[in-house]
Amino acid sequence: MKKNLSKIVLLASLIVGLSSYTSNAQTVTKSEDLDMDGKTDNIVLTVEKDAFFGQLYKSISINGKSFDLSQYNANKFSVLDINSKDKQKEIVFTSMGEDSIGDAYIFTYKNKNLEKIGNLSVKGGDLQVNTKLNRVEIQKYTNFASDYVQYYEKYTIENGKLKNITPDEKNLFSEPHPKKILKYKMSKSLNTFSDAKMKKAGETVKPGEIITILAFNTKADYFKIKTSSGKIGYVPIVITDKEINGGSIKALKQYEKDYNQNNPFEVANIQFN
Ligand SMILES: [Ca+2]
Repeated sequence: MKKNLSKIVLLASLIVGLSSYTSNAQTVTKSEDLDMDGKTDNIVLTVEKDAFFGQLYKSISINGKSFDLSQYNANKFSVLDINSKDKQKEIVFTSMGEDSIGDAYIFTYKNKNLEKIGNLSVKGGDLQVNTKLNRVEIQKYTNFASDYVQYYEKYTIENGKLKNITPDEKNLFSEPHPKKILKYKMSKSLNTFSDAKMKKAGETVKPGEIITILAFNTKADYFKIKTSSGKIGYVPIVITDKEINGGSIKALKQYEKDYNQNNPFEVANIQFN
């Protein structure tokens, strides 16, 4: 009995010694069939702090083969399947902030190698897989007038690489759950164009009329709106030097000069979609 007890004490001291020796290294383990060959792959992420230089060493080991990831500003990983039709899964390597993730580095495991297929800037947004459309969607924020609104950036996988398929014209909505449409009452008249190239004049919105903002295009600088009579109109915008939460406010070009004194939008109401 006494002999057994001393064995246990010895074993316990060994475990303590071992854990204090490796306390600088943190590991996360996951089992997934990454290359879809029917066999589970063993993934271990190791983040190790160099006690002398304070640098972080990061590596991912898959089935015992190690890949150095020290160059990436990231410390967490997850496994996604962006396209369920291709024979690859994706490893998303990210840094975790207070309430959101920062940059994301996307890898895939092919022919026993870790291959980078793209980078994503997720800062302040939310990364999710749209399993119906086989793509990654990142919720992003932008500003106009005095509002903070959202749109999606979209990525698919093409020839094994991540491809940005976000159109220049992006649909806008307000707070995400549930999606809300953006309705505004004009305090001044608004000239619209009936085409996105701003060649043909469209309806003129009267003061007091309610419009819906459907989309924005920062490449061609316009808002796409719907008038109260249901007509689609295009309205040129400018990027102002005013900012909200680090993003430049977009204003109507027609009222560019008096934007600071006189905001032609008045929030009428924001209705559920
Ligand atoms: Ca496998």
